[in-house]
Amino acid sequence: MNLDSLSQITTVQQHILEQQGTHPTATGAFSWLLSGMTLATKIIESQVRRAGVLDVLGETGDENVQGEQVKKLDIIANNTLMRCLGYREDVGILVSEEEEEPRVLKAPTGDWKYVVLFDPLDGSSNIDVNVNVGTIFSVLQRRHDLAYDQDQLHHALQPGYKQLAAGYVVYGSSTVMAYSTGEGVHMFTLMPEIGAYVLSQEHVKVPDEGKTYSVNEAYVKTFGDGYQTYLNQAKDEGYSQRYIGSLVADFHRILLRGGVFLYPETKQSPNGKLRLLYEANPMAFLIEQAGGLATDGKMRVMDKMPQSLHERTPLVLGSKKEVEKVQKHLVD
Ligand code: FDP
Repeated sequence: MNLDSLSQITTVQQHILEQQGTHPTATGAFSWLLSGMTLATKIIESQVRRAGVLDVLGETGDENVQGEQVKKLDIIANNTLMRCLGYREDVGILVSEEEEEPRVLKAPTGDWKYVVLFDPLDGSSNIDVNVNVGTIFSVLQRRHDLAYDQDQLHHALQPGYKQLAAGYVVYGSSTVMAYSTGEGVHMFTLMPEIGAYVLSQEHVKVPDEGKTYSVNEAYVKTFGDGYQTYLNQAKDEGYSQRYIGSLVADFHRILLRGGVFLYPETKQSPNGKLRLLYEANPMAFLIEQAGGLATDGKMRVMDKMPQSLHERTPLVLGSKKEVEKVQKHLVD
């Protein structure tokens, strides 16, 4: 990119403001919220990039609410998001993978609007070996039918189809943000020299089919019969397998190249491993916005009514035709 083309760029901030202009009811509060997200992820990316030289690698010695080992970078990412979003006046509740309870920032009677849910550093078991990790987020509107004296947790327990926005940042060979406010999926690349996310692709569409499946095949013997039949057939048909083990990175590749991502019920994770509210729902929102599908094997992910904050779900998502193929085997 030369100097002249630099003056033609669209930053994520400009893009959000332009999108906002197409929604007569939207206010600056929403773009202010998303700017908290872009700021936080730039700070996180600077830590991830220097992970080998800063003292941020390794584990803290604690376990999180999921019983998983907490990495130092998990905590740094969580604190960064809490700080950058916590001061946005319209954000009332923050829900993080790293925290058992939601952080209720504003009084129930207050004039706040949004609940933000996030996985601060997804795929964190890959951090120490320099493999892609990411941040995932989902934005919900507060529930107006919830009485002030009811548990505020219920503001967060809404089905995925109610999301106002969702997105992720993948800290890969470059840092890329993808987001949607329900008007398609848009992608931005962080240009470190100017410190801004710059528009790289608007209205991203996932290919309708793609002969790649992404699954941890080590667990295949514990998958249901339908999944096993599908995977055997995929092999017979000459599919490739690609599995990074970071949802964000696996999702990013499928979004751009097509194919299907599967994390079914397994012996070790009988309800699936991925978390509904801050992993499956935002990814389902994005893939549907890109023309693909997301199911838990029985129903559309975004129609699931969550019962608890850290609930898990099986997840199958990707190209429309590939997800339909998997589904066919699951009902047969
Ligand atoms: P991680 O445990 O490293 O944080 O949700 C967590 C997640 O990674 C996803 O990013 C990834 O898709 C999945 O778990 C990998 O799980 P397996 O190691 O069981 O394949």
